[in-house]
Amino acid sequence: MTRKTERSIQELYRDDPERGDALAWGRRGALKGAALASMGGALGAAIPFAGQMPGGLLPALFSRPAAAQSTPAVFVMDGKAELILQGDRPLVGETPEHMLDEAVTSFRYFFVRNNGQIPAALTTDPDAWRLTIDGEVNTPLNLTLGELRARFPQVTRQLQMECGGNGRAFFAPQTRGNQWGNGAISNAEWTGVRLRDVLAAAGLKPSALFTGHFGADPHLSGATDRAAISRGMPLSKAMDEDTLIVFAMNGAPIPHIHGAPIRLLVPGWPGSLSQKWLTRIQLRDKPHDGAGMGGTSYRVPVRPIIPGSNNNGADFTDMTSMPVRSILSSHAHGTRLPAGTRSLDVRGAAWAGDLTVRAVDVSVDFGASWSAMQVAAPANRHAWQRWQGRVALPADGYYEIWYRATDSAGQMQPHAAANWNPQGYGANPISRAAVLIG
Ligand SMILES: Nc1nc2c(c(=O)[nH]1)N[C@H]1C(S)=C(S)[C@@H](COP(=O)(O)O)O[C@H]1N2
Ligand SMILES: [Mo]
Repeated sequence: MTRKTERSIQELYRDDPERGDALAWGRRGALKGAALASMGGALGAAIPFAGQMPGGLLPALFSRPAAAQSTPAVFVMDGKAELILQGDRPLVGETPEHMLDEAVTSFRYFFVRNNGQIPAALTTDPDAWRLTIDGEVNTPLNLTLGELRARFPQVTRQLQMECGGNGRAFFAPQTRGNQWGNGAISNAEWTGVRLRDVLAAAGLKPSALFTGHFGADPHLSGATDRAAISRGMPLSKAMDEDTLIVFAMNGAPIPHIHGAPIRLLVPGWPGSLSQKWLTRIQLRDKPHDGAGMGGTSYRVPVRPIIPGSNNNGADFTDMTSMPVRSILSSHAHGTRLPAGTRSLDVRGAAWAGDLTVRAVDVSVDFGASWSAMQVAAPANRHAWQRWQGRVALPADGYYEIWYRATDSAGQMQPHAAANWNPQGYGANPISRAAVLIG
């Protein structure tokens, strides 16, 4: 090979942040003089708070997840905005954070995550669809959709549904799987029946301690003896009043891509539990062993492991409640605003699995000072919370909006993605969005 491979600025920083600084900008010691000028040149603006900029920190404009940079592939589907195409086999689309600006997520901005093929849509009589409840129950059920609607009280709730791998792109070293930024989150209004009411009708045996979920989507390979995904949860979560079998989203039948005619909605826990195209729930005396259970799937280390190391997941535990996270929806990452702009009205959403969010703070000076935002109460338990506030900008130039939430137990988003694991779950570091004034 004669041609020297050019390393990207991201790679430089990944290997050795301090050296990345020096190589990229000629920085020696504090960022000043020529190094500061060259960084400003690359960013296209001076950096008013350069004095607070931590050494070895790649500017957010260059460091956000690959999907959010340059010209990502576009996810195209009738009725959906141009989402970020994370993959087309299986079909996966992420919603850019700034498109999550509605209190209730509409179909247009609802992310898509499939593990297998998309099943054919039901065209015949809706009552041809059956839901089976079996296993450790006294009376196995085989319900039509009509029976499901008629036999149990209906509830309507705003519920957050977040992929277990949301934030995966923030892990270093990179892990396998969709390189989600913060956009694998939704907060739609769902209508359905409580799973616990259906389980009560089946009559739980004392041995019913776990669920196993089954859907109609074929395995990616087309193999008929394999499930695309089939996860399960402990009975306590199945009995939560917000764990629903839903048949309507935002007041209309569930769109096919989101699991029509019925799906599970298990808010606050990994989205993979919210089985789409739901056909069967099995009650079990031991944890489910379906596709996506065990090993390192939806599991995180009990004690931290060496980032990048191999692990069979023996000392891992199943992910349960998702960690606290916030998004900024008022300004797209990389937004340019007119010269002279001296304040920003910022807003977004925050959520924390089964908990609530106590505070959202924003910094525009690289974390040297933080301003508390107003955080609204959730519409109901397990709904996300909207936040808003105003930040002042002293001069034109390059800014990073840093935003972080703190949950009701006092846990704050960490400064860097923690508890690295091979499949990249639970990364919820403080986020940074670049904004250029002038
Ligand atoms: N049947 C079925 N259900 C499924 C999946 C799937 O591939 N098949 N993916 C799961 C995962 S990993 C997530 S994050 C959510 C995504 O739901 P959405 O596509 O409606 O956004 O569905 C879950 N339910
Ligand atoms: Mo997921």
